[in-house]
Amino acid sequence: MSMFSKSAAICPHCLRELKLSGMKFYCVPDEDNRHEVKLSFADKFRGRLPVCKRKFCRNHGLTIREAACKHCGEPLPPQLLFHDKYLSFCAVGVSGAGKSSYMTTLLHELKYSGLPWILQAMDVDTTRRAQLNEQYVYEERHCLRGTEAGVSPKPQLWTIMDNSVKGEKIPTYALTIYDGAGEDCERIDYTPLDAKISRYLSGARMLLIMFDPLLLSSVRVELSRETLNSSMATERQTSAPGNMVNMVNSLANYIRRNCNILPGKKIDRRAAVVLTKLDALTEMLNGFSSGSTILKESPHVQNRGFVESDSVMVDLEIRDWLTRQGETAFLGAIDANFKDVRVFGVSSFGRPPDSRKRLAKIRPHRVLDPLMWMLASEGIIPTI
Ligand SMILES: Nc1nc2c(ncn2[C@@H]2O[C@H](COP(=O)(O)OP(=O)(O)OP(=O)(O)O)[C@@H](O)[C@H]2O)c(=O)[nH]1
Ligand SMILES: [Mg+2]
Ligand SMILES: [Zn+2]
Ligand SMILES: [Zn+2]
Repeated sequence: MSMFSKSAAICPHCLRELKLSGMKFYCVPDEDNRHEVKLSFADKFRGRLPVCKRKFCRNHGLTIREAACKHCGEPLPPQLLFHDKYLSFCAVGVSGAGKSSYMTTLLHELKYSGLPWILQAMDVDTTRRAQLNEQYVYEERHCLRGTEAGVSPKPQLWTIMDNSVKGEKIPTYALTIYDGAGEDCERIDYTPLDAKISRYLSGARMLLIMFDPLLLSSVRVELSRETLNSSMATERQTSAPGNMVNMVNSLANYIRRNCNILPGKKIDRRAAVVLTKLDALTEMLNGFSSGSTILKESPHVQNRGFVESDSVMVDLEIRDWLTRQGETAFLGAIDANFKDVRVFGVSSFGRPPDSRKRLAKIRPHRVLDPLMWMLASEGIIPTI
């Protein structure tokens, strides 16, 4: 019997909540033929997939796994029907903050870090995009190009199978990642956004708010011209740090409006604030001291759980560092708007690109930390 998963799924294409009855099923006996198969009352009641009952159909008696969303008509990957938990996160940040580079190294680390998980793409688009980015960064050693603004990029759909759990049924999680263009995030509150982008933002389980420290003037005066040029998306990145504060406020207003949350009330959603490009800050005299926790190897993966004390320390160190830079407005804006905030620091590449934007061997630093925080909060990994 095929049991439909218990936690509500969300259509990865239109992001509307998906119940078994919100799906259409098709039997496809061969390339030229397909017919709809309706759910019986018992199917709905028991939460199971329908069976083809058409006489003479070669699939007669078989369980039907070909499904489409009733709302938008887009095909649904069958894995979505069997997941145990649905996780979604959304990266926001001004243009050039390092979102796409981060997602690329995050996925790579998830695959190769030694975690007992099997990561699989659910659809062809996700596979293709991940392969392209991975090839670009890990093999050709180039910085990625900026993400196209104004169009709604497809979310990346992944399945994580947890192999650490013994038994017949392997827990499976659906992971949706949305990495849009910084330009769209910057003007989120002012221009009518693509309806789909807006649903991603209001529907995400966790928001990843990427903060680029190289936008801070106190940082810029201390860094060499080379590091600055190589670590910024020169063609687009002109945003002043003030934009980050505006972005946070307008993002929050936007989510409030879309989710019917009263103005002034904190948003009940996890927000991971991620300081990117940490490698570039090691040049700074006024940077993190050499014994800081944030510069140490992340302990979470090795401990097979989320080490709360380490994360709390990193959060404190970055807040302290930002305060020393005179940058309290950004964190102030985040704390005022979101209920559950944790600050992280990452380096996707491990060191700045060279003057031609070529990368050395990629050595990501702490890129899994925000994801581990989310997994711990969902009870998927232990908090220790
Ligand atoms: N030093 C350093 N530079 C980085 C790192 N990650 C990204 N960068 C620099 O930041 C630039 C922009 O990175 P992207 O990942 O494309 O940024 P994005 O946020 O996706 O930008 P948009 O798609 O335009 O919104 C890259 O071209 C690099 O120069 C990092 O870990 N270290
Ligand atoms: Mg991008
Ligand atoms: Zn849909
Ligand atoms: Zn049939």
